[in-house]
Amino acid sequence: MRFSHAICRRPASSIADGLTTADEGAPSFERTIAQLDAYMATLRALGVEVDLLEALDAFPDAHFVEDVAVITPEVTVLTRPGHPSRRGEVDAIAETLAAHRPITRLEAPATLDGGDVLRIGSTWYVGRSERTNAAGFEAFAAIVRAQGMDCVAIPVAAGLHLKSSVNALDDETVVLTRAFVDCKSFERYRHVVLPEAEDYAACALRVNGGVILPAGYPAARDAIAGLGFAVHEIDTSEFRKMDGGLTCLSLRWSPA
Ligand code: CIR
Repeated sequence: MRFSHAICRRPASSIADGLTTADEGAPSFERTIAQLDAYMATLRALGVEVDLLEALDAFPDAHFVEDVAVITPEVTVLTRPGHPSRRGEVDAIAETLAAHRPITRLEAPATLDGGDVLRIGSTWYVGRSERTNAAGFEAFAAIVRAQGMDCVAIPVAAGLHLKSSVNALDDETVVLTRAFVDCKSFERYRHVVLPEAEDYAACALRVNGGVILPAGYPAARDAIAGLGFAVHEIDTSEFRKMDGGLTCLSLRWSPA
């Protein structure tokens, strides 16, 4: 799975008004901008062409673009985010995404956040979380099954999204928190299990053979580098304050 393109969105000056469960203080706007710049530079260094959309001041979580769409091989699925405060972000990105794939849109009562959607090879794993409901899973599953791919629901009891706790490093390897170690659906993959103090590093992002990791998680870095992956560390302190990780900061795809 290679990505040639990505979209990010410039953080709004209202970022501190976004949703969060973290108790780490308010994010600095300047540091948030600098951290997104470093993220985009890393994507570019890994061979990805990155477009930056304008900030949306009315939507303080809008730079977490991953949640409002899922790009599948044949169509882009515009989601219906689980939290009502984020639903207006979808219209703001629809036209941009329509340039790359036909669009289909999830409708009420479905809710689904892209942060709950993990693709590994031809299988899609969809977290059933506080943000993604059963109708959201069923609607998304129908779309990817129609393309000949599998879709599996994964209960998410802890963490915001499935990808807060599990991500693929390649099509054979997952990095995951201890809460997901016994999840049968991931049994067939090689596991990198994070120590509890480094749960946040589960937001690892695979890009074209490299792995982008949050800085400050040495056990995760050493384990992943030890498997031969080229690791790129980025400071994500300001995103973490707002429950954000690495996957959520971009939408990634290759031309259909
Ligand atoms: C939210 O709670 O919706 C945002 N503050 C964070 C979203 C992070 N998204 C992601 O990990 N996919």
